[in-house]
Amino acid sequence: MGDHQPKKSDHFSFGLWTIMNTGRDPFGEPTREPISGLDVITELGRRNVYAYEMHAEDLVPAGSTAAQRDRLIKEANQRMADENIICVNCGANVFAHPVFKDGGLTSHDPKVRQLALQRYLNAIDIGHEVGCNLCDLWWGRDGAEVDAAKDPVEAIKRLREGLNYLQQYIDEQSYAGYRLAIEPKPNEPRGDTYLPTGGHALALIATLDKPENCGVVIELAHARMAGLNAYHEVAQALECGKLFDCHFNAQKPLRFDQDLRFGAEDLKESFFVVKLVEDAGWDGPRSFDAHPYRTADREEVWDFVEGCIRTYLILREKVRQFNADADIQSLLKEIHEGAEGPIPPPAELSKMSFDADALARRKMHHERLDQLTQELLLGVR
Ligand code: GLO
Ligand code: MG
Repeated sequence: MGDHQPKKSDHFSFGLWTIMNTGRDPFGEPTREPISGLDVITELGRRNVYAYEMHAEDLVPAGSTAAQRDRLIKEANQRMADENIICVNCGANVFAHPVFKDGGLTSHDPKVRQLALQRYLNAIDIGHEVGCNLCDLWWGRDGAEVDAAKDPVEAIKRLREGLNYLQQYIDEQSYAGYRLAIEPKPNEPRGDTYLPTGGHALALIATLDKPENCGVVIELAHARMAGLNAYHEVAQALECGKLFDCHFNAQKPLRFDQDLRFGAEDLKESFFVVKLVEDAGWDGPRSFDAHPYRTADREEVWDFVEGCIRTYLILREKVRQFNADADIQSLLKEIHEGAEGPIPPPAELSKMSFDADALARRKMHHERLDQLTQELLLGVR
């Protein structure tokens, strides 16, 4: 068994907002002291975390003067160099201020849409200045409760317009390698959010002016909130080269956004997501986007950080064990036997005769395979 300590080469990352979270929820006041974005960068770097993500406002609060902005960015760059930590995503906070109460890019008010775009432009600039090359758009409030008030067809058009506008800016600025991503979520804080799942986001991306430059960030909890299999969500994005980042956390299905520590629920699904990205050699950041429990004090937040990382590393070890397990691999070999067979042309295929009853008798071994997987995860293999 390994020591389950992170290395920079593991590509772990945390959102600044996850550590800055003070335990506040819709029903209660904060339960722990605030911490600055700068201090989070330092603390994560010291713990061998490879990268961080942020909303530009986590580092540079909205309304900062140009001098304050420049000082904070300079200080962030200094701390990043000191602790050998990089920034892998800089999005924008287009959800906290009341001006965005009915969304940003999909607001009916052109001034609010412009303000939202300004926030995203600012995030792209700040991201560029800290050496990051991804702007993950989680719009938060671009959704609705009152369908009579907002036309979803119009909303989708506005989201497309917004993404095209930001892409044009990236091109004009010659921010080489800078990319955009959509982070879908089905609901919360809105009753319904536009583009609720990875599939919806991928469909919109295909209609952009420069679809090749926009991908998705799949968050496991968001897929589970929609009652989906998070493993399948991540797999589809990965298969089409659109998984630009992945947010690892945990969630009981069909509930409010619980943002639990990675692995705290849905262990088997978490295992298969780790297996997916590891087996594929995916080189994106393993980003944790979760919240410490409201019951955690400032110090225990670091237990949360360590917990996310340890669970990932333990699951990665289980993946290796799964791939090396003789019984599991021989079952898999039998299950996949002949799977790559060619499909004859339609003229030939339509005349072929099949013994469907014989085909139906093929053994699947699912009971045994699943039990072996279970036992491996439970630590008795
Ligand atoms: C909220 C989202 C949010 C995004 C972040 C990305 O549910 O997960 O935390 O990940 O805004 O920039
Ligand atoms: Mg997220």
